[in-house]
Amino acid sequence: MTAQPIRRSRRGKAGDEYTTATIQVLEGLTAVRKRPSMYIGSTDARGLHQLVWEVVDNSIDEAMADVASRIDVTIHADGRVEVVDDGRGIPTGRHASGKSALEVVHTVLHAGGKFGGGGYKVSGGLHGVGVSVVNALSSEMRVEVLRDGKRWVQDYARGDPRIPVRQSGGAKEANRGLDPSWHRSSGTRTLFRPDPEMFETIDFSWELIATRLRESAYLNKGLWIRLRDERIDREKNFYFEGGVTSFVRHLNRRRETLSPRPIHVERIVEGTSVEVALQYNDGFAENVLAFANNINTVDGGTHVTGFRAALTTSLNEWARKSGTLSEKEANLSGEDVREGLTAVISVKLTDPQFEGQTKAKLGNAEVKGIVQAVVTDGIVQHLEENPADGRRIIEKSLTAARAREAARKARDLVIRKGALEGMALPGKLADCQERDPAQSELYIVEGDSAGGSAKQGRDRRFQAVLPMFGKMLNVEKARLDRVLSSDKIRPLVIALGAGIGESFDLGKLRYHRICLLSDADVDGAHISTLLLTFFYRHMPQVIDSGYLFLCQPPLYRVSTGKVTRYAKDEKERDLAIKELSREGRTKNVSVQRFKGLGEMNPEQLWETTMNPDTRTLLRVEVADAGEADEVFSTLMGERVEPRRDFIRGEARKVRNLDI
Ligand code: 0RA
Repeated sequence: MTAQPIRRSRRGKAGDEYTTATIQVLEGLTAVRKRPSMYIGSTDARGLHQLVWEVVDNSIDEAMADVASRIDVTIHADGRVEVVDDGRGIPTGRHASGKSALEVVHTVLHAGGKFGGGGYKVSGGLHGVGVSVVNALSSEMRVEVLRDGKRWVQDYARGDPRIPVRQSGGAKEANRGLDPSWHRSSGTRTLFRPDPEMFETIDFSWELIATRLRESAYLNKGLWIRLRDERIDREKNFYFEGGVTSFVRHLNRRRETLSPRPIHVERIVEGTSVEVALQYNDGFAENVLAFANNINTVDGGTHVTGFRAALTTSLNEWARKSGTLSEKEANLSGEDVREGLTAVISVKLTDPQFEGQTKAKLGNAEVKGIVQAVVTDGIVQHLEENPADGRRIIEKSLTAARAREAARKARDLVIRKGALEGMALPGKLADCQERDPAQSELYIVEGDSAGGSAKQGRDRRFQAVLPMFGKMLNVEKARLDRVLSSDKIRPLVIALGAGIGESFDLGKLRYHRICLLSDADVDGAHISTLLLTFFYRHMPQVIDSGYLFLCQPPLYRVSTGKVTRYAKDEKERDLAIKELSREGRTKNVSVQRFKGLGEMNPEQLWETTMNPDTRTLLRVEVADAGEADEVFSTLMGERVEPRRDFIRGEARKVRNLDI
């Protein structure tokens, strides 16, 4: 293998010059407005933000090609988003069609040369659908390019140019309104307003955009990214000398780590750049984030396989050589060495192949060997220089191996007894009559009295109830053996009927709607979170399959004696009072606040929370892996303060969907 310098685009071939001629005309933009979800995935908040990523990613491509060093993103008070970079600027020459290349890039689907030979290559998934899609879905858009000392402008409305591309002014005009310290000699500025007719929401999220930009800055060290939100007068700058090392420190920032410095490896082999950082914490979860050309490959791929192979072999090898692992002891397994591991893998290559349904898996076969070689070298070298780090890692892995063995024995014991096979359903479970899992619902209810109400209020034909009470085990901190022996969790596992851990079998799951029902207060949220954590860590397939739900019990009952309304928050309560008053039933309106589920009688609980015709269930979805892991370690980890802050202040990051 040889090392060589690389220059490439996020999506395309290294060194290929994109020119006006490579742009190919494929399709009109009306298709985008007809079926926006086909192009951006959805028209909810996620789809809305896809517009921002689309524009920003083009600027990041310029940074990856080493021709841009700074990107400014502004959420304007009037709802527009502005993205400015100091890259080469979008080409403005005449395209084969006779129009300016700038216009073609913004008005023709799949233009931008990405589909032609020699230009950008599409990266797969939802990435790289092109800025023309953003234009089509924007009620207004403006692009300004600074190239060769000249400023070029075009305005659009719903994808249609308002005027031909015009040349107007130079660098002074192009840099107007920018940070005064920023003297661009070339670059692109894009302003767009999402079309309210196309989206369910046009409210951009500071948090989402900041998280994504921070991640981009980690993955492109040396790149300055500034985010400003004029709506709330907030500004943040992202710049990381340390690249993925800074990323790993960030991911572990609320954890106790085994060593102060992450192991860092970086090399370019045969045109593929590999950058990896890893650091252990004192938890049990594995948190490995992998990227290929800045794209989060959530389904892994060859880079992850290579990394894992390197980690297992190099740690075993070092453990033997150093005598930390004795001759009679067995090798550490992959699982053992990944307990408590936080790592970021970033590869950049010229011709990425994205596979799988979501195009989130890297397929390039050659990458496995390259990553494996680079990471093995890096780890071995680090441990030779820092043997104390090595001993701590091996100790931790050995503990993991012993715990795993204990868990296996515990599980075997339980399985032999048949307890997890559903042979003896727990006594507390009030099961339903239905036997088809697709039609069956399980309500997991906090507290005995609420459990009683739910049992009486339910429709026993298809709704089962399992009450849970008392202090629940914090599963984030517990391994499988303890989870299994917990008398809170065992009945749940048995009721679900699908086993747990390696022997989990989704096909045996007895309910396809598993609904968490707890008080609408902080304690209730905490208990729900403990259960969420249990599913996330020990039965992720249940969440992945969309079988886990949160109930929405009401907080208020507003009644006139004749008419009763329920409200889940103050806003709904006030609305209900207003409505009932307006209907001529003023001031005999009574308001009852439910302090807990236990205060509701069975009929009320049925009517408000369990009746499929009137209830609201929130489906639990996990956002991206880094975020989910962070949320759970924040909520469940050793340190109390971040957890308290989170429960008090922060919105649920486990994404909720109304169904
Ligand atoms: C294609 C070719 C070249 C630059 C770009 C696209 C480009 C696109 C965007 C979108 C936002 N910012 C951007 N910056 C650059 C380079 C053409 C050349 O000069 O060879």
